[in-house]
Order: sequence, then C-alpha cells, then structure tokens
Amino acid sequence: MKTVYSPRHLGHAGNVELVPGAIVPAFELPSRAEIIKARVEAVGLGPILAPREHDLAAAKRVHTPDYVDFLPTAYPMWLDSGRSGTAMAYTWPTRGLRGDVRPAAIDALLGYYSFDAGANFVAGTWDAIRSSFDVALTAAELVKGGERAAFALCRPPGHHAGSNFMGGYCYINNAAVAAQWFRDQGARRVSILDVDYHHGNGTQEIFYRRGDVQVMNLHADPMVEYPFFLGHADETGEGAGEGFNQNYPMPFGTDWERWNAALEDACGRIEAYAPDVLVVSLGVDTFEHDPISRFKLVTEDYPKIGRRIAKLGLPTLIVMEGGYAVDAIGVNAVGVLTGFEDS
Ligand code: OKP
Ligand code: ZN
Repeated sequence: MKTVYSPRHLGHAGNVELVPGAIVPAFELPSRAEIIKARVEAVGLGPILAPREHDLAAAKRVHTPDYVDFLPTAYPMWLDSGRSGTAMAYTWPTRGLRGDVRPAAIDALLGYYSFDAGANFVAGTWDAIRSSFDVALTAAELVKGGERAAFALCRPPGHHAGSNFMGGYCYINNAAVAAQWFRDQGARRVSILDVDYHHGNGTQEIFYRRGDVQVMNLHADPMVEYPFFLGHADETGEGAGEGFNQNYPMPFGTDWERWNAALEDACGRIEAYAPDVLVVSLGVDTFEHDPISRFKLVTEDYPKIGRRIAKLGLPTLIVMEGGYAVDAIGVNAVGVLTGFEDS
C-alpha cells in the first residue's frame, strides 16, 4: 500500500488546548504523524509519496467558500491585531445570538467559524492544513487510478470540521473532501466508515441530507464524551439522506467484542449499500492507553479492523484522524494497514 505524507504538517506545532481548569500543550502533536511514518517505513508497507498540490475548489465542494477562504487569513489577522502565540476562540454565536452576521474582528471570527476552542492557529497551521488536504486528494487519486487501497497520512485530522466550522483539532474535513472528489470523478455512491473514538460530527453534518454518500460512525456515546452534541443512534439522515447515516455510540470501557459487533453491523450496511469506493476515517484513539479516550481496544485488535475492512472488497482510501497514545500510534495505525494488506 502506498502512503502519502508531507513534512509540512510539522509547522503546526506548539499548540495549546483547554482542559478543565487549565491550558495545556495540545495532545494533537507533530510527533504523531512522524511516528506513523517511521512505522510505515519499518514494516515496509510500501512507498511514501509526496502530495501533489490541488486546487482548493475541491474543499469548497463540501465547505462554504467563505469558511475555506478564512482559514489562511486567520493567523495573519491574529498577528495584525497585535497578538502572538496561539490564536484560540473564546466566544461563539450560540442560541440567542446573531449567527447570520459575519463579524469583522479576528477574535469573533475564530468563534464564528468553530464549535469549540479546539482548532487553534500558530504560524504554520494553515500550511499544515493545506498539506493535509493535498495528502488526502493525492491518495484519493491513487485509488481512482486503480490501487486497491492508499493511506493518506493526514495531519491535522478532519472529521470534526463541518460545512462552515472547525473544531477538535480539525479544519478541512479531508475524508469528506475525498468522498466528494470521488463523486465528482464519477463514483455513484461512496461510503465513509469513521472508526475514530470520537463521533465525526463534521462528516455527518456535511452529508446528512444526501443519499449518495453513506456515513457510518463508531464512537463513544456523546452523552458523556466529546463532541457531546451529535452522534446519537437516532440520527439516521434527513430527506434524501434518510437511512444513509448510522451512529454506533458505545459506553466507556468498550472492548473489542462490543466494538467489533458495531463494526460488523456497519460493514453489513456498507455491503448492502454497494458503494463504488470506501473512505475510512482512521482514528486509533480507541486504544486502551489513549490519554484522552476511554475504550479498551488492544494493539492486537488493529490488524483485525484492517482485515474486516479489506473483506468488503472495495477500492479503499484510508485517511488518518485521531490517536494520542504517541508511543503506540505507529504500531496501532499501521497495524490496521498491514491487516488490510494481509487479507
Ligand atoms: C479529535 B479526533 C478538551 C477536550 C477536547 C477534543 C478531542 C478532539 C479529538 N481539551 N478534546 O476525533 O481524535
Ligand atoms: Zn478522535
């Protein structure tokens, strides 16, 4: 399997995030992608390719143009306003406020275009976002060109980013952009399987009213886990999308047996949908030792995920999302890929 990777993610570094009661170094670290890349090399998964540059028009097929255009301006605006360090939102147009008036100040725009304080900017953030987008589309081209599968080693991740909002370390929704790109290239139906520990609220929002992209999401119950406000089992799509969104919220402590039952059900629905291509949002924060998550998958489980996905027999684009147990992230993420290759 070919991997697409860019070192331009490295500039997205030194970020901070809010945890209850404190501001701490962000868990979403540059070393995550470096360790996965090193593991791809160590196991000899296949060649590692640099991305080709793609027009941002492909991002504007799933995000609003004003949102995409905001992203490269965010940090320059932050600097122009006399600040340095990390640009972070602190105010949001929630219920009772005007969400229909785009404000002028960067302080307000950060909140206008986000649902939490988790998508922050430093000097290299836009370049990393841009490279992550290019990585996803370059890997998608490999699959379109006939590869059985390709691995987009995206950083930053994307699945919390919706049509006009960022959040949860995510800015451009790489998996959604790729799914739409496959549609635009002639795929009739595309399935997205999101196995990250957190609900892919952005992906769900983007495709919720569409029947041409099926979205399956396995994640911790949003009653008790981030992103909290979406990802319940009764969210099954709307209008033309009715029946094409499926959520599998699971309790803290979920182990392989329970998680695998959800995976089996999701795979059955994908088989019934019979898509032309599959996009996997691959998070390995389901790992027992993940520092911000509470599932109990073990290292030996990850190749099993890859084997089950391979059994679908579909052209498959695997897009990197979360996973914060940095010491194990390479073995776990690449374990999914070698499991796929072995079957
Ligand atoms: C991104 B992905 C406060 C807790 C918020 C956000 C987690 C984002 C996960 N610091 N945590 O789905 O792995
Ligand atoms: Zn996650």
